[in-house]
Amino acid sequence: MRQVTRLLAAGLLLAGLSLPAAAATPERVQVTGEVIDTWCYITDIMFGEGSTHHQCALWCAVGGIPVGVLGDDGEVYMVLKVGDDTTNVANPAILEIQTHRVSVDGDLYERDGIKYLLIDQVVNDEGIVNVNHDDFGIQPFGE
Ligand SMILES: [Cu+2]
Repeated sequence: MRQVTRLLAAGLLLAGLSLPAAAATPERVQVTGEVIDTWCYITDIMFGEGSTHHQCALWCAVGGIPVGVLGDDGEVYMVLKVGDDTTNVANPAILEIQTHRVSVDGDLYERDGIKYLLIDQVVNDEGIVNVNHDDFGIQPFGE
């Protein structure tokens, strides 16, 4: 009987632990915006966006800095996954679209104010359209 009680307690504990996961049901979304290097974007260094920042954004992504999509809605979506890739850090698929204006389909998870995006498919890739290097030079080299 004592063993049954322990099993029941363990089961309740596991059920309790699984509650947050059940609460995080993804929403199917399409997001359009610029792929950004979140570190430089949030710290506001090296301009953080556009063609000015492309070189730095590649290096940051290769180095494992999280990549995001700055949506047209002004929200930043942190990209955790692209397609079927099992690599979620320094993913070559991300490097292909870094700094590009894209539309992506994927699953959106929101927790504690952060939007996480698991991209299924890049449905439109316009390339780099935020051409601002004439104003700031290519960072981190500058003019
Ligand atoms: Cu950067």
